[in-house]
Amino acid sequence: ILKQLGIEKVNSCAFTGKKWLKCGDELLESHSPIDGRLLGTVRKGRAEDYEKVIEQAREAFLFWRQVPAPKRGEVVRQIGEELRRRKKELGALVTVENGKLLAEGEGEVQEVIDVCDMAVGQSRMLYGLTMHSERPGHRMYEQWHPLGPIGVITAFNFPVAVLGWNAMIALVAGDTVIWKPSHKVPLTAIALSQLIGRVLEANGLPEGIFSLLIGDREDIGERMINDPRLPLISATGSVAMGRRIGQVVGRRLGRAILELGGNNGIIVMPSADLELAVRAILFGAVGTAGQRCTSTRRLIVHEQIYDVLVERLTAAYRQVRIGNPLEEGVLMGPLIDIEAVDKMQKALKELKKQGGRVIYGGEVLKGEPYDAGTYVTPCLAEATGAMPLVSEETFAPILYLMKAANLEEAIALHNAVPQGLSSAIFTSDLRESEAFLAHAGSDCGIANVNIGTSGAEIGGAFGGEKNTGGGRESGSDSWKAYMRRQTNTLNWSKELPLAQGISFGD
Ligand code: UN1
Repeated sequence: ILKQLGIEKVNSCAFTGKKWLKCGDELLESHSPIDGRLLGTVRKGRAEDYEKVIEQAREAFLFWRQVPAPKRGEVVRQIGEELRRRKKELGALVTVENGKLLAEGEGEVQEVIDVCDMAVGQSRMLYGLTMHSERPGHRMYEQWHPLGPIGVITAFNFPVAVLGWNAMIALVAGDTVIWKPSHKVPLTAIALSQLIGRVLEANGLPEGIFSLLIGDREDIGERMINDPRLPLISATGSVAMGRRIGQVVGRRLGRAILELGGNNGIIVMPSADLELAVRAILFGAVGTAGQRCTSTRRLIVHEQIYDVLVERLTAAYRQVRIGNPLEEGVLMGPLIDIEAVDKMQKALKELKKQGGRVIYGGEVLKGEPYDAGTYVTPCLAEATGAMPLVSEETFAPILYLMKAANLEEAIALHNAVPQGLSSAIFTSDLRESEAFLAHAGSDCGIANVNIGTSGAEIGGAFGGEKNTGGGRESGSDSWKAYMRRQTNTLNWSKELPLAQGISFGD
């Protein structure tokens, strides 16, 4: 695949956009979750590589911020074009290294292409407001300026898309980007970085506008979050990771965009179109093997339709073909690694301890073609809101089913978890749908009606409340987080009136 992508074989994972640094002797292996096969080995970046990359990014920022935003947009347009040409191959690499379906691997590349398109337009729309001054002969307005070199930390589950949401917007905003991807998907990161680097180089741009760094936590991640040269860290990952980043970045009064765990619920009411609901639940809970931050993890069902929904879901779950995601017809591939399988098994043990019950699935699959030990059957589990387990995000295809007697109870149950990313209701009742979207309804950053919790479009602001971290990425006005706002007041009169009518020695 790398050859098809025209990717130069490198064994380093510290990249300045043009040059691959030598790195140390410590190696990082990439294994495919599909069959456990060793895909490649790369050298980890060290503290001195970190220093080189950051200094280069800092220098490049001084240049990049002077390039007019629409011209920066033109470069991002070309990155989008390059990805259009490479969509199939890069998507396949995502599948091989991450284990998601081919259509989903390609979907991720499409997500970045979409972000590029949006960012190109945005590059001509980095609008500031004008205000009417209370003082005569004064003009007041605001401008948005580039922020600096920024750190982007991403997770294994979206090795391409999440970089796109952040980097393409940051690039049109005039920032330079240092990317620290998950060490579980280094080859995808290297390939994507080379594709981006190639476009930057073809435009005669200096190195340091886009960089990549993978290495040990102390050498790279911890350095990044502690580094005052990086005014913004945008991080996607677990709540525990986000808590650490928020605290460290907060201590130095830097900015953080945090997009952390979800514990996304769907409420199903008696008037719902059950056919639609079952399809959406299946995609949300089983799709991507339950490894999206937007995966559906909780189902809150009105008691009147509980039994029929359980029956229909069980039938649908039985149909799910599990196997090699490169094969057509397979709906669920492997989990990322054996550790993820263990965590799922632990959660299911806990479920029983806490008084829950498995309705369907949850087993680890054995024998050909499941030898890697990374395949499971998706699980439907009966639970209650009172079980502590239901408040946790287990990154696996487990769906907790709970009953509610009415909408009010359903919403209370829905909001009773620490996370607040995505949510949905299935109903044909206008009042119920509006109540779910109103102030006292869903407390999440994303709330949907008659579509599931996952698979958001890039045009909206993506992120959530509470333990999800409060950050917003991708669409709407998320671009503002990557820039600094300056309020300007300009006096074109011959007087010096003071605001609030204060007189000072006149
Ligand atoms: C993630 O899991 O980190 O809404 C992001 C979705 C995708 C993005 C998920 N567009 O499911």
